[in-house]
Amino acid sequence: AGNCKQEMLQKKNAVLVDGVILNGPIMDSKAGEKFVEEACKIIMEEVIQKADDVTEKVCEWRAPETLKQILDLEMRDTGESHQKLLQLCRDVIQYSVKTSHPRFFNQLYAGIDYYSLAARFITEALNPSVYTYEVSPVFLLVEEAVIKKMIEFIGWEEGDGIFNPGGSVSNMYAMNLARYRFCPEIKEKGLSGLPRLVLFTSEECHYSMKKAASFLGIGTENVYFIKTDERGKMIPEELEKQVQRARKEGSAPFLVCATAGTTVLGAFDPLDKIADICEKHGLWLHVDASWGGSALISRKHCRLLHGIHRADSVAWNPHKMLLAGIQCCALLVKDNSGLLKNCYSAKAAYLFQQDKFYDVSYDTGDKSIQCSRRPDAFKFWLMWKALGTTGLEERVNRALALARYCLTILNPEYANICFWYIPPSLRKMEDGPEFWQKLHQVAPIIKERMMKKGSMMLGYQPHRGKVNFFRQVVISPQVSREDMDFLLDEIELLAKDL
Ligand code: ABU
Repeated sequence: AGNCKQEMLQKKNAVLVDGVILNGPIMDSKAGEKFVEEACKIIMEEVIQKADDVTEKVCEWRAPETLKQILDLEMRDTGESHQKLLQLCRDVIQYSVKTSHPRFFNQLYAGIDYYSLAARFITEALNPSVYTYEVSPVFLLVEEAVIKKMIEFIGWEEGDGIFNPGGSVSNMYAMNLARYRFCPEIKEKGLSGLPRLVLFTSEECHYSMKKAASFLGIGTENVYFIKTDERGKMIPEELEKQVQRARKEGSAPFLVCATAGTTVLGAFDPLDKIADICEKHGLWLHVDASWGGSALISRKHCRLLHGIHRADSVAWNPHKMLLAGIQCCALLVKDNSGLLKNCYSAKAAYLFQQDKFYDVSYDTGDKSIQCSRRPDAFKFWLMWKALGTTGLEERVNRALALARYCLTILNPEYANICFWYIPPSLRKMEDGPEFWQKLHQVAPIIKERMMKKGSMMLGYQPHRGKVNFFRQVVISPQVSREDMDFLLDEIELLAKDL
């Protein structure tokens, strides 16, 4: 860089402002291209080609202090060499969890889809922001096409929607939208003068409902949690009772959030019966189908969401069961009269000029609470184009068939396999508080051992009075029956001394 500066200064036309030479670019594109090419080669060899290799580790566990040293996290005054940077890329890959590994069963996402991955490479390289047609013509049209198709699967004749960062955000959007329909003046006047608003959701709902209520100024005490049955489904009669209770208290019920695919048990609320209650009381029905929405693609399993067409809004995350890549989440709204835009728009004149030379209805960014927004619909679109609806359907059917391959405490309704492992020392113990207290300690020990060995990953949790149990989530098309058998054998092996 020093030599370049000297050469530049010697040239007659060198222009300096505040001591900075302005001639020519300051970036070495050739070196940059070479770096990207070599980094891509590492990604190909270390991530993509190893994605379905069960002889590889799922994770290379290191304690935080050790990992900090390995990674050399310090950012210095001068940049690192090309080779050092490539080594850093290798290190990052080595010590990251391989979520595409067939034995990664830890979260509500897993596996690799090559088409959505290629789509992500394209969007990362193009770096668009999806707010106006002028900067994102292709991605805005793609988003419109994907939303239209998702709406068809929900069963609405028309609708609207927006992709956003996560199911939690979709739920927050829906809560705010329901409140806006209930009292549109809130947008200008704010919260003062509102009655005590109350919403209803099941005790198995996602924790984002509480967060949204707190963030939006509704208050977590005004979220009424409705009892569920033994499978984790909302009991409609309990909902009816709670709506009546809220009315008697003089508060203003405005929203019911049903869950299609609960986080831990994978349960589906009875949407038709809940929709009857919402209709009777004039309540907005939101369905959090972030996890379970993808069952709509399967002719065999779409009955799980029977009645979803009666919802006012739906959250659906194709990044979970369908492998569209994090994050790919849509909030879909039945209203097509502009409710979404009216609720969220701020009409920034510098971005959404109304006198542009093209149809400004394609500048859909003002429907969003974000300004900059990623083109998340594109990865879902390219994958859908590649696999077709039947390919997506096959994925859902296969994941659910694999889940049913294991007999569990609760025969899984979706792809969540929940089970206790009873180790040898507890097998002859009498049922009682001591048994449950000891069983509670088993899953964390096995989890630690599997992580340190790197052989597989699945989650555990205590849940609604039940001591720690495992939750294995089956998603990836790379998972085979052999992996399911391996998991059980591996637990047995890891826990043989317990
Ligand atoms: N809503 C994200 C759920 C995370 C998980 O349980 O895997």
